Amino acid sequence: MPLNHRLLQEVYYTCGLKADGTLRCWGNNNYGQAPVITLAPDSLPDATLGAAYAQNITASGGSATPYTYSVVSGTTPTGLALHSDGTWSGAPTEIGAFEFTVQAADANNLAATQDYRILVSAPLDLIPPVITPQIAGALGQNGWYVSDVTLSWTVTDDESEITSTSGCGPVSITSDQAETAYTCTATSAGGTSSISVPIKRDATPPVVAVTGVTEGSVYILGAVPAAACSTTDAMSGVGTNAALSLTGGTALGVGQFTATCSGALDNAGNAADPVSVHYNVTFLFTGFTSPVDNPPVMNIAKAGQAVPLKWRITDANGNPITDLTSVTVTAVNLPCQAGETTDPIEEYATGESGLQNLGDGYYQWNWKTPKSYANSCKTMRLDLGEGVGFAHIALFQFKK
Ligand SMILES: [Ca+2]
Ligand SMILES: [Ca+2]
Repeated sequence: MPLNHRLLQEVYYTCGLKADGTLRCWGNNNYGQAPVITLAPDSLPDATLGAAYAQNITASGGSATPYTYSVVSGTTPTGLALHSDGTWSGAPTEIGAFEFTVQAADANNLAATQDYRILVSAPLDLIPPVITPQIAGALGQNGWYVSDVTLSWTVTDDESEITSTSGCGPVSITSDQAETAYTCTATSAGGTSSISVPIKRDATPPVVAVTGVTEGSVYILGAVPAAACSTTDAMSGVGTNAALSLTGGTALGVGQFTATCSGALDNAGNAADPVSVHYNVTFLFTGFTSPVDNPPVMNIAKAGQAVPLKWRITDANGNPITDLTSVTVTAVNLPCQAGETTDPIEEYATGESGLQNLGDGYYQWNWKTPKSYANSCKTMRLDLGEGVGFAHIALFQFKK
């Protein structure tokens, strides 16, 4: 670093010792008689952005102390100040190379200057980037997401530039998946950091089915398959199996039934809708017995008489049903058609009766027909409580 010694006055320079012991100089330094002032240090150390800068500039060789220091040209680092006593204070607020000239003047105003350069650089980065995942989605049970999931990342570094990233882009998860790790890696001068987040999605409720019985089936009492529930779940697995509830039917176990499987949950907390199967259970009805013939035979009867309806019911294994307590008999109009097989009612009962339990599954009901049925045809329906559409019928043509 070259030194620029400059004398304030350049001709006829003279110094004299004053009575108080101080030196006073004046005139021009034509013959090199003035003292040579030297500044130290030769150069100033580099500074770090934001860090306190404690340095001194000193001078020597002057005619009298103290020295007064000042910046006479150039630019000093923003945030740093050179005081008149040669000390620096402050901390740089801007990165860059700053060049300037400092003058030291002694007590007699004899001065010298020196050029300096301070390089202000960013602080050393010892901390790798900070990575923060943001996950948006509805969280269910056991860490499973039960909706679409959006994953994004925030990568920051307060000390230095982030020089590279990997896997830090946004991710949308729109279908069910087992646990999958997503990793964001970022590097700065402070090093490399990496964060992984596991995401698993199950937004699909369990699949529930009623087993054993099937929709719309008709079963004979004693041969009804056992209804049950099956619960499966493809992703998170079954958390709670569906439970069976059976409704419907009569006290004798016939009629329309509904088997419902409900309450199923998977391990993510997804709830399955209830699933129902409807089926019918009937007695084993072996047909009307004499004097009534079964369809398609048309029974020829006298209107106003009581027709004895006789039948037997068992279960599917032939066990008699002996606890039937009520039946319903109705008649609906039937068009009379020629050419059908007919058979007369050979015997009549004496009058209307309620249900007669004859034992061993045999029953009788005396059906008192009104005289107004004369010259009409009817379908007689015997309802044993087996459900709508499961009445037992016989065909009648009434005469006077
Ligand atoms: Ca850092
Ligand atoms: Ca599921």
